[in-house]
Amino acid sequence: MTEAPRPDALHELVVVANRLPVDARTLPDGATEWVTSPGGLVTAMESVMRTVDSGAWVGWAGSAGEAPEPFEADGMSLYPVALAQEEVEKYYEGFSNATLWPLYHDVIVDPEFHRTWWDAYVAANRRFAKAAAAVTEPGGIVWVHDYQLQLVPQMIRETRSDVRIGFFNHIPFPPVELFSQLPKRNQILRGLLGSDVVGFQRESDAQNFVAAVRKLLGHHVDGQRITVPGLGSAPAREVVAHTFPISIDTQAVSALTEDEQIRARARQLREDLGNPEKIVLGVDRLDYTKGIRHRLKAWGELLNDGAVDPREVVMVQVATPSRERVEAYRQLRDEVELTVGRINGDHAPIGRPAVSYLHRSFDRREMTALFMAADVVLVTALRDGMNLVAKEYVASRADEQGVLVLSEFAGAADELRAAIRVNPHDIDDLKSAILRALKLPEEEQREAMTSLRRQVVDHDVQAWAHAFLQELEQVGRPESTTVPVRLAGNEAPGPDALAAALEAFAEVPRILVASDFDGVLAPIVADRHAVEADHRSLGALRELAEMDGAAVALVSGRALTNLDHHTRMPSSVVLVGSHGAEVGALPPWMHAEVLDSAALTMTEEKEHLLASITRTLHRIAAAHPGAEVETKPAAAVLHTRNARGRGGTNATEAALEYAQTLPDVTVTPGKEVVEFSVVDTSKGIAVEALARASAADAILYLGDDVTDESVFGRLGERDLGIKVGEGDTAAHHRVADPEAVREVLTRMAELRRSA
Ligand code: GDG
Repeated sequence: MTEAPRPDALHELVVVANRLPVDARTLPDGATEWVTSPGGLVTAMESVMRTVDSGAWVGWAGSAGEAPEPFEADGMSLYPVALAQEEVEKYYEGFSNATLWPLYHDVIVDPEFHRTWWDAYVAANRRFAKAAAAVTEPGGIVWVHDYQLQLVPQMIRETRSDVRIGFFNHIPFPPVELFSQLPKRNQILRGLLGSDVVGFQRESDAQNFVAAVRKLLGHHVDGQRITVPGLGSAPAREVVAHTFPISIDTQAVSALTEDEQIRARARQLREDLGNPEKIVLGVDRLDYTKGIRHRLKAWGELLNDGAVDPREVVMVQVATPSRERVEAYRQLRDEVELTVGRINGDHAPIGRPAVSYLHRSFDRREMTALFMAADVVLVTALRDGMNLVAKEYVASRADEQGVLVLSEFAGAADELRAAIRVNPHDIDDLKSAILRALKLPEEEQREAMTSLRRQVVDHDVQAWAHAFLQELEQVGRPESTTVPVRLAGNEAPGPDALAAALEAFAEVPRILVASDFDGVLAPIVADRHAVEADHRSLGALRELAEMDGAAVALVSGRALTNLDHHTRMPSSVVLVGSHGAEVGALPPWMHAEVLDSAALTMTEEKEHLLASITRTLHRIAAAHPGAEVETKPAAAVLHTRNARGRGGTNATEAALEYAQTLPDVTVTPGKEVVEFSVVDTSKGIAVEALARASAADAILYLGDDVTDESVFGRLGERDLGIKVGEGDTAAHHRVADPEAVREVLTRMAELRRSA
């Protein structure tokens, strides 16, 4: 078990989790022995590790300071990652457990945000990623687990684009309204999108994630498939968000229930509790998400009401110590213990508790005996990714007796339909569910338990792990090149289709007409200062802007002042510069409040970053004659159109390589330009915001560049996307050049005028 892996060993499957599946035990002679901690994940991994030539696990060994040397355990190579005491405090107790955990669990307690915690989170994630990247064989698989390591997928991809990367989130993923509170939300999303497959417990978690990616990053989303645009010439990647409800090692639990000693122990437990008629059990980590306070409140009230007789019914609450260095957990412990004390003081018969409270861990055998003895198990989580206790209880009841009361806010509620379902916030509902459970006739218990057991037996943790890896094998073809292409190359549905689409669009009551500038309203020219706009196109847009029910916008990569200079539009036309980072004044009738101005605000930190980017781009441009740097209020742009020979390609490559070192910067490669923006937006995000601000029912968008794909990718059924020129596109229609654009715009003005 302590044999070291070969120093050059590379593995086909590498699991990355915050903790290694072992605990250190100090022997009497002071030496350390490693004992595997037999959790469900370990068992699941043991089963999949058997199907590969070589498996490894990268994780923290559990104590601060230097990490032990890599070693072998149960047919796996274990690679410990070191965490200094300060990192444990900031990365683990801080950002993971006091920021992310409460935020991802419906802010049951207030999340705390500290910038130094974030820095530690990034540094620790980088260390896990580096360790995993170093031991994965070419073309191998890396499976990253849980919220502590959300940046790891992207960090691995930066150096190992040859491997398949999966991520599984064991806890819920919050709705975008809550997720948006997270100061580093976009970095987290980008970290996760380094994966090929992102797995979640419930359908709603996957949906929340996809919605956050769409709303906050502006990526194209089709159901659960997300298209992540590539940098430079790199192709777009497809990421799948999918649901894989985790489970337990059902066979192992069943085997324990056959054990004669454990059966005897279950009988003994009942005797020790004074042979009550019914035992009601709760088993949880002592965590505020588990609803222990709500459960105790309901129990206390049932005793107060006289609905439950403490001489006949006993509640056992196992509350395993957890995260005791985090303040909210210390408070919870105090409150729970105060309440238990009060209930026992008020109701316990002499020599017997009304609530038997156990603040410690028990071994698996003892846990199984408890489940076998319990007539009712209460799972009252306020929010829980899955809740394995619910499944373990069911698996422990080979006798098909016992009742599970299950919160609708636990992931398990999606599968365990035959449980008594409760809303734990509704204390009256909880009380009546408990009473119903206590009175449920044997036959009804059997019926429900049979159905629950079928579910848990058919979907065990081994099946879960295999399903995840199978999905990863299917979608995660390394370097796969799927782009959301509706029209390929120079394919076009033809002028009739476009004419009909324009007529239909003109009928929509409230419209937003938006267009890119260069290459659409003006031909592309080598000297971007000498650009000449098509006056009839601009005229048609001006006319549309004056009409009722129409909003008009020009959306360009140019800086706002530059766009204004070349177009001279009236104030009724909205100008959007720097790929969405600069939004000009809106006409008074628009709802300016929907624009996310916070995301666009420059800070001192962003100013510094921009200055440093500008210096680096100048250095790159100086090395490649003809390349130029443009500066904008929130961005720096490398232009390579006039670079000589291979200089353009080389300068672009140098810029994109540099981009890899800037995780907080939005890098947008376009036609012979690469833009580095320190505010986080895209043309797509800007157009969507303008559509909301103008309450438009449909959008007409014209664009020629890859940066316009962020708009085309978001258009819906009623919208009309027109790609100008050649190239794969997510738009439904195509026209050849700015002259054809002129016809489209004058036609639209004509149709609206006569409507
Ligand atoms: C996270 C998500 C998701 C508890 N006390 C003892 C003990 N336990 C075992 C239980 C169960 C496990 O710990 C707890 O699992 P849960 O699923 O209930 O909850 P979390 O720890 O919050 O786990 C959760 C899970 O990840 C897996 O994806 O289901 O939603 O929050 O197995 O039995 N085990 C032993 N002694 C104890 O005293 N031996």
